[in-house]
Amino acid sequence: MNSGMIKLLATVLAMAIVQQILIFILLIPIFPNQSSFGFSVKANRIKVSNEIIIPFGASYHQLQKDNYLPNPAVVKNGSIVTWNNQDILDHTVTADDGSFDIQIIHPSSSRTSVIEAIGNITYHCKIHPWMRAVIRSEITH
Ligand SMILES: [Cu+2]
Repeated sequence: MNSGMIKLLATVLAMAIVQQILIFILLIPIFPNQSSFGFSVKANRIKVSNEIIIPFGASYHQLQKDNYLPNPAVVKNGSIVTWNNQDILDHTVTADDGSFDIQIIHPSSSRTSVIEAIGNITYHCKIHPWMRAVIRSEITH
């Protein structure tokens, strides 16, 4: 095998690798939420949860929807729910119907509330009223 052939083989191999990388990059927008691609699955899918995260930057953008995660949060009626403020600002957790109201949760701290109401309870932050989410309080037997 002369050096010309080796160069040719190396070039073909390099092109094949580049092609694979390009195909992978092109597929990312098609499967952005697939964990098999190494991306985190979005946290706002419906699941049973008694901990709700206020993520970093939760109030930064008035159009953003990931203010409290998960959203909706499905909980057992009468259970204790913890809100964990991972942001750098104070936030409140205030039910629109007044059934619960955590006045202030400071950064890097948690507060809890017992969910007494049944069904979908919308809540918000009084400081940043565009921060909104839903708790689904279900009766389970
Ligand atoms: Cu807030």
